[in-house]
Amino acid sequence: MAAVVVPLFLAALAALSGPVLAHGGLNNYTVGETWYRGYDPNTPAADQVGQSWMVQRPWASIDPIFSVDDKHIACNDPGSPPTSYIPIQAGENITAVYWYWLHPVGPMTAWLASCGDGDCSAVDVNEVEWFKIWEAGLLEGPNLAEGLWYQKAFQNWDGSPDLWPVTIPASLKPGKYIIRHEILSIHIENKPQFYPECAHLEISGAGSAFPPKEYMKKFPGAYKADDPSIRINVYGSEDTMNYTIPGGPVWDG
Ligand SMILES: *[C@@H]1O[C@H](CO)[C@@H](O)[C@H](O)[C@H]1NC(C)=O
Ligand SMILES: *[C@@H]1O[C@H](CO)[C@@H](O)[C@H](O)[C@H]1NC(C)=O
Ligand SMILES: *[C@@H]1O[C@H](CO)[C@@H](O)[C@H](O)[C@H]1NC(C)=O
Ligand SMILES: [Cu+2]
Repeated sequence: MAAVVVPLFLAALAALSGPVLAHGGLNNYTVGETWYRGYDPNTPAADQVGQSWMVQRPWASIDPIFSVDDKHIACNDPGSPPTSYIPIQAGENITAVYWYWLHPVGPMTAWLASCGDGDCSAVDVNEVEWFKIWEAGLLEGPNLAEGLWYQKAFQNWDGSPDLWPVTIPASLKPGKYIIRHEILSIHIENKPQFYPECAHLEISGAGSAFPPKEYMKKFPGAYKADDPSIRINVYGSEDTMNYTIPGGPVWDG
């Protein structure tokens, strides 16, 4: 979205196949060697939605969500439930696969919500309680605008996809969960962009842990529009490294 696109990025984008405009999104997931196909906004929805292999909630476009109060901040738009679950053991990694990602500034977070005893297709993603299991922000300086963020560090410009591994907490109680990956891009001053995508997980394991109430958030609800980490001008005069990733603490089991 009106990104600061340098020529190197354009060259790399031109080398990719398919209609590529800007932004990006989470297209596939891997667990170990197994690939799970997610939604592709460049393929007709009718060929994907309702298919038996679909594990991801559909996202109609690569465009961001701009408001913390938009109900689609939970699982994007339309975010309707998929048919399948990704099987994974607590303690294993799930890797989110982005075919490309081009924004460089802002934090990334991963969240889980339990679907209780029922099916994840029956839950309201705006009502379930989400807890953060992973986050990464600024990795090195000199400051917010010029420093290296994970969002930039995870990008590959050699034609291979951008891989984002997240560990499912080993002690987590098994069950059906929704995983929510979010990239928050803050490269445009005071105009945050949220890129959330959700998939359904069937988590196995022998654990019994579950995070306490203080970790639980709702989307919308987890973020405030005037949070200094969300409504931010990273090009502001202050030469600072301090950045608090929004959404509260990480629960890692
Ligand atoms: C990964 O995602 C792309 C785009 O959505 C899709 O065309 C492809 O089939 C997926 N790859 C695998 C191995 O599932
Ligand atoms: C598993 O995910 C963690 C958390 O992101 C990461 O540090 C680790 O390198 C990953 N391991 C593998 C084998 O990808
Ligand atoms: C930086 O630190 C100050 C003082 O603790 C705090 O008020 C401010 O919100 C922080 N900024 C960010 C972006 O986290
Ligand atoms: Cu963009």
